[in-house]
Formats: sequence, structure tokens, C-alpha cells
Amino acid sequence: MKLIFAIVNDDDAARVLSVLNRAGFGATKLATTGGYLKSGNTTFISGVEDEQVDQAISLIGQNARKRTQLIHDTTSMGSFNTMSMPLEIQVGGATVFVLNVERFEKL
Ligand code: 2BA
Repeated sequence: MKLIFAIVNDDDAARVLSVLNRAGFGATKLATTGGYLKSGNTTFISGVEDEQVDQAISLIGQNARKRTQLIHDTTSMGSFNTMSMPLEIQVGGATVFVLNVERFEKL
């Protein structure tokens, strides 16, 4: 068994959860915050059988859109001056980690 962690945009979360559930995957939805943008995103935890990992990842990938976002990178130019440079970054569709599960119990 594997544990999938998938970080997706909040706007895609309802769709991702719905397709996972429809395909029979159990999932837990966590409200998380990206360390770089410091804005909200959603992390799903899903325990799946080894042979189902690819199917789960593919459902997540098909329903999590890549987005281009403009951020303002502030660079210090000395003690008083700062310069704000627009920087284009690509966020998502999904950041996925797959971990081995040593033991799984439902008590
Ligand atoms: P954030 O940390 O808010 O990052 C949002 C986006 O900012 C990233 O998109 C990436 O395009 C950019 N970014 C992140 N760190 C950067 C840096 N040091 N310099 C320049 N650009 C940077 P994604 O890579 O698609 O990541 C989306 C979210 O997935 C992240 O939100 C974070 O919550 C999570 N994530 C990504 N990589 C991770 C990792 N190695 N470990 C844990 N969480 C991760």
C-alpha cells in the first residue's frame, strides 16, 4: 500500500476530490499553505493499493490545472531602497509525493 500526498490549487480541490471519490479512492482533504507564496492550497492524503497509484495520480493530474502567476519579487538595493520586480511563476497542476505504508489499520 502507498500513501499519496497531492498538493493542488484550492480552485481545483472540489473537482479532484469528486473524481477520486467517484473512482472509489478514499481521500482526506487538508487546508494547507504554500511556503513560497504563503497563500492557501489544498493537500489530499489518499491511501491506495500499489497497483492503483498510477490511476489515482492520473485522475489528480487531469483535474488540477497549471496556472501562471505574477508575483512581485522585492530586492533590497541598500538600506532604504527596494526594487519590486514582476516575476512569472508556474504553479501546479499538482505536486505529488508517494510514500510506502508500513501498516494500515481501521480500528
Ligand atoms: P508554494 O510554496 O506557495 O509555491 C508556489 C509556486 O511558487 C511553486 O509552484 C513554484 O512555481 C514557485 N516556487 C516555490 N518555491 C520557489 C522558490 N524557492 N523560488 C522560485 N519559485 C518558487 P509548485 O512547484 O507547483 O508548488 C505548488 C505548491 O506545492 C507549493 O506552494 C507548496 O505548497 C507545494 N510544494 C511544492 N514543492 C514542494 C516540496 N518539494 N515539498 C513540499 N511541498 C511542496
